[in-house]
Parts: sequence; C-alpha cells; structure tokens
Amino acid sequence: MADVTVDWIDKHQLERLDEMMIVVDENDKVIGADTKRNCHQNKNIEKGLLHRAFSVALFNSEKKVLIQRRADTKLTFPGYFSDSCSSHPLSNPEEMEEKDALGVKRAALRRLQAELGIAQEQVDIVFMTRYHYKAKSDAVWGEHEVCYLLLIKKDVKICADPSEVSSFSYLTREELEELLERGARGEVQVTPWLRFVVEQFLYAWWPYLDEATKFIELDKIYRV
Ligand code: DMA
Ligand code: MN
Repeated sequence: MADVTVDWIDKHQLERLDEMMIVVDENDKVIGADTKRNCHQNKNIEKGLLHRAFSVALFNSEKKVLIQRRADTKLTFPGYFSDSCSSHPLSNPEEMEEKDALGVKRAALRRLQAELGIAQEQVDIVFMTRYHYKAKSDAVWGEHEVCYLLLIKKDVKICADPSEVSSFSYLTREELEELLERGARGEVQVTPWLRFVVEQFLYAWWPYLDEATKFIELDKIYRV
C-alpha cells in the first residue's frame, strides 16, 4: 500500500482492495489469485497480470438499457458513465464454478444487490460472450481483464448504494448514442468497456432483444 496514492477513495473502496481476484491466462484458464489492489496496478498489468471480470447489460421491458455513473470514490474510472453493473468474481469455489458460467453469474447477483439493491430472485442472467481488454484509468491504476458479458432482461426495483453508484438511468439506443458522442467530445467521461460493449454488441442486439440468445458465443473471446 505504501507505494500507491489513493486519496480519492473512501474507506469502503479501500477495504475492497483486499478482495481476491481470479487470475487467468489469455484463454481464461485459471492460473492463480491476487488482490484487487495488485490486479489493478499498471506496473503489474504491464507484466501480464490478467484477471476475470464481468459486465452486465440490463434492459427493461421498454427496451431501454440501464446505465450507471460510477461513484467519485471508485478506485478506477471514478465518475465515469458505465454499463449496468461491472465487477469481478472472487477467488472462492462458489464464484469459480465454470459450468454454465455459474460462478460469474453468482458474482453478478452479489454485485447487482450490493451496487443497485436488486433482489437476487428478480433476475435471470444469460452469459453471452467474453472479451479481453486492457485500459489505463490513470498513471497508476488500470484494468486488464477477461470479461464475461451478461445479459438481463427484466424490470427491477433499484436502490443504489451511493458509495458505488452516483446516479443511474435507462436509455434508449438514441440516448446512449448521444452519451457516447458527448464522451467522444470530452463533455462527459465514458468507460472504455461501455463504449466497446455498446459498439461491438448492443447496437447489433438491440433490434433482436427478444431473440438475443442467437448472439451467444460461449467459446469465443473477443480481443479488444
Ligand atoms: C470491474 O468493474 C469490471 C469491469 C468490466 C471493468 P468495477 O471497477 O466496477 O469493479 P468493482 O465494482 O468490483 O469495483
Ligand atoms: Mn478489474
């Protein structure tokens, strides 16, 4: 800890830096475990440290997608607009279970509850595909993940935790396009994975949400 400055994060986010991530190779094979703190430092990422993550796109029955703005106290990408919910499965037997991506789905349920107050029995999660990407948040911190993209179609009751999420809204395709354009003009900050997920997947899925399972690619890992 002594070698890193994290003066914008609060006690809650600081404690979360001890969470144990699942360390994987580029094919998503588990090769170990390491802390959230170590996994998100650019100096370790530059040496190849890679961890498993997930990203949720939640659509309501009006076919609008839930977008959150990350709390200003988040370690990485504070205050950025992002996907419905993103986080990491933890290195424990329940969240490492690979059959039907059960471990990642359990982690998603845990974080939907923690960040957005979404009751676990409310949701049915579909594992769509994976993408491998790397992005710097600042000079010290960044992301390097094999990320499971999860789809939820459900009207849910939300009660967001302000230490995780500063605001949220449901956007149409046009409103999301406008948000990404504002991001490109530097008027707002948008996470790199939100931009990738929307441009690579959501624009294509949107007209076919009722039959989105036809887009499932279980064995593929997109390289960003
Ligand atoms: C990590 O998200 C996952 C991706 C896809 C970037 P995060 O920083 O929101 O994780 P957490 O909520 O656990 O801090
Ligand atoms: Mn991460």
